[in-house]
Amino acid sequence: MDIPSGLIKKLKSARAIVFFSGAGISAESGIPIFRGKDGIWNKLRPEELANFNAFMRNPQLVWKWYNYRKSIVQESKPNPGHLAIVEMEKYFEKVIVITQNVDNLHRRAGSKTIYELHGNIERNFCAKCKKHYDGELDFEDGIPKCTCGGLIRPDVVWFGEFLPADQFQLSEKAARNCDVFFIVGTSAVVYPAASLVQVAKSNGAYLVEVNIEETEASSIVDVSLFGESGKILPQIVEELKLIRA
Ligand code: BV8
Ligand code: ZN
Repeated sequence: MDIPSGLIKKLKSARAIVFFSGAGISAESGIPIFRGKDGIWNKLRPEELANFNAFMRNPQLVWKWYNYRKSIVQESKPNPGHLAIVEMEKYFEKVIVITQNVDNLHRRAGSKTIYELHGNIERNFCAKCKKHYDGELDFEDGIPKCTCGGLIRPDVVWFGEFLPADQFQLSEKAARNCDVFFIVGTSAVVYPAASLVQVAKSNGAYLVEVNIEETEASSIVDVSLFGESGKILPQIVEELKLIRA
């Protein structure tokens, strides 16, 4: 696909760029997305799994789901889309990643500034005393227990739960102060994360969507690049190399 000249022009003079990413950027790493035709939530409903009441009602089921997802994450590795974002750090004063993903792939790819809005599947904490348990957990009857007797849960943000305040505030600040705001691989339906698109728009940033199909954000972006992020983002890096050469 050709990268539109308007985008190249914007990138030429850009100082700070933000990548707002969702599950789609990790699809080419073999991690299933949530919604859409092959979304994992078509079969399993999020309300039954990604919320605190579901966890307290049936912790074994929720842990089964997260252990399944953790095994996929552990098998996966960053793809050319994640790596292209890292490479862009060479061409701009500031490159910030704001991710809704919990798969840790941006960090494993080497991105320096990452704000995790929905937590991280590789971290856990006790639902009762909040003690952190990262790394391997001991499961007894399908659930890990804290020394205080409380249930250990994944350190991810469930529906109805607040996002980590520091991560969200830093993300809002980044969206307010960037020249180009990329929206990569997200259906942009989950709030308050998706509200960052509007924050970037009102700051006057140039909005670029990278997705295989139209989304809720498509109507307000400046340009939509339709295709796989693992192909499109490296292409943008190639264009940058030509400009900077
Ligand atoms: C909150 C957990 C304040 C971690 C997730 C009505 C009823 C009930 C609630 C609400 C409501 N309206 C708004 C809400 C609030 C709710 C919400 O937004 N619901 C939506 C769904 C309507 N939000 C919340 O509850 C948030 N908290 O509001 O707190 C509060 C507090 C107390 C009381 C009230 C309110 C918490 C939101 C976080 C929920 N946790 N996951 C986990 O297990 O992962 S959400 C889940 O969706 C993931 O975190 C994921 O990151 C997120 C967003 O999904 P996407 O990343 O966009 O993925 P998706 O599959 O949707 O799309 C993938 C895209 O990629 C597609 O567009 C596809 O085309 C594209 N793609 C595919 N392949 C490629 C590609 N693109 C490029 N290249 C490819 N190769
Ligand atoms: Zn505890």
